[in-house]
Amino acid sequence: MVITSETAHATSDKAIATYDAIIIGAGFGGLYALHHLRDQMGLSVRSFDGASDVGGTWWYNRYPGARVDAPSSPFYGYTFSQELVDEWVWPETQSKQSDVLAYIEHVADKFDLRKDIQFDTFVTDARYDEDTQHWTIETDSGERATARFLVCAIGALFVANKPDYPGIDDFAGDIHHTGRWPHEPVSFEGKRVAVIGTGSSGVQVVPEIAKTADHLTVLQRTPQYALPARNKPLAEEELDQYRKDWSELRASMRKRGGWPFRTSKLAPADHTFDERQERYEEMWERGGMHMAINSFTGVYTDEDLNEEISEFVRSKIRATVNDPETADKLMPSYPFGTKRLILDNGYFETFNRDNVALVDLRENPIEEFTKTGVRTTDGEHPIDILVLATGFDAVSGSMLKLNPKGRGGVPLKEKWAERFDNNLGMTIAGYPNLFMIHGPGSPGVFFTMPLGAELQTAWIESCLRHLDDANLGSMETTEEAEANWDAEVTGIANRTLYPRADSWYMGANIPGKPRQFLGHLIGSRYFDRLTEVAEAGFPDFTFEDRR
Ligand code: NA7
Repeated sequence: MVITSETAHATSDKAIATYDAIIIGAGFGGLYALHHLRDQMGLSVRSFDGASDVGGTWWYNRYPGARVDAPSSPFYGYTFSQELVDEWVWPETQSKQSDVLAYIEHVADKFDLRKDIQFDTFVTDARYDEDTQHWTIETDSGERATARFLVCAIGALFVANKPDYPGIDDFAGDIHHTGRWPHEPVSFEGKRVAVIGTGSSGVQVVPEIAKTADHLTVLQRTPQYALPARNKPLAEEELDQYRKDWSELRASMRKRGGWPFRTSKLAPADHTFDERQERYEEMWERGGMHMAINSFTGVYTDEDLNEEISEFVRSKIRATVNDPETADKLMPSYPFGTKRLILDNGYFETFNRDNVALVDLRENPIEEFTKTGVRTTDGEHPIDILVLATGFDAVSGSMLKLNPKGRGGVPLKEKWAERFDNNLGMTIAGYPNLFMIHGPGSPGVFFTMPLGAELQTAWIESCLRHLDDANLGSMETTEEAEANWDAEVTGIANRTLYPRADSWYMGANIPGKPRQFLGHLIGSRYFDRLTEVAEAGFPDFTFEDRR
């Protein structure tokens, strides 16, 4: 493909490097975008990332116990290169963070991606110039660069949520957020540790810390459902099976919403209570996400079925935790699956250890931190290390942190003050030639993210080709299209039980964040829509001639 290259673009300021496209982010999304735009389309591309190497989320989230929560690791890899699929050996079904990072590093080496990525560089500003139809970015070192297209692959789980408890800054011990974990090993040996947060990160890190800490206090705001991960080594023959059937699997992942499995077609009403319990038991034994995908149809929409599964999981927690009072505190009450489902490697068993205590923050809220610990309404908890597993300002947070200035210099924070308006989860009215990967309103975390990024980047290519074919300078979605998109995304979510939970999917984990469902739940429909929009010549967009 030969899109008119920008290397020859005339700029009045010779000091500013000019590219066809600037990509922010070198995680799964940004790396693929770089490969595709540079190597498949022949564009000049510069990528920036605040981290010191590739990996994005997987570079930052290196806390002990961090693992993939996909049904099996091969589905958490890219799908675009059969050679890559053939040569990579995933060690386990739910591979460790270090193995995922090794995979991403291998991809960067294989496709020689690092040479066009500037690491340790945060993009602090991005502005659209209506006259030149270019974006100019500025970095934390004051450097600037400009490009026709800005691709924001800046992570659905990037902006760490750090609670602002009274006195927390006075705490004299170490504080580590799971999403900003240090690169040097953190020793818990002989230490008194507190963990705040019991989402995926908390549930993964707690059993690991408990193994060596002198004492661990888990500070829990909301008890969670967690399903046994049943992680196991992946045999070479199993990997070969994936490799052999890869193109079929990829098509199936695309069609079925991220994972290549049919969801259960069993209607709960066709089965007796005992038969349903047997099925739940079978799914529990299979582990992973099977309970949600394979038990019965309607897990996310049928209130009675959902409550029955919720109660089944509660009964498993009761059966695992020896102390009934602790078990009571661990009982989740929101509808099963409506917060991110957690895969567990011994979390509930951890509460049977003598060195672990659970504090229910709903009963005994945190009053303050002191130099030496944390005080809840039931007393002092002396600690040496505080681990914040308190999650992220998810999906919209990283775009708001970047806060690009669009037409008329309008900052995104202003546009998104009430709702995260956009079209197709990728484009924003007033922000021409800007594309988001895994933005709000796209399947993002509800789909397999590497494949999602590949499919979204293919759509970006169709946009760029459309512009180039007609010698157009910019494309921009409309506010009307944004309203329609919001109605579609919200409408789908409202037909499910998801809005019932105070989850990060709903933006409900961050004080003051607008309550809005942040993802498109039907990945197959979403990617069909991208294709239709491109084939129809982008009906929901306006264009300007190239200047
Ligand atoms: P999550 O899933 O957002 O979990 C964060 C946890 O921290 C959750 O239990 C929160 O309770 C708790 N939290 C958040 N803020 C506070 C305050 N202020 N006080 C007490 N407790 C708090 O983040 P994770 O990092 O675990 O997982 C994010 C994704 O990463 C995950 O879904 C995977 O896709 C990978 P809450 O439930 O909000 O009451």
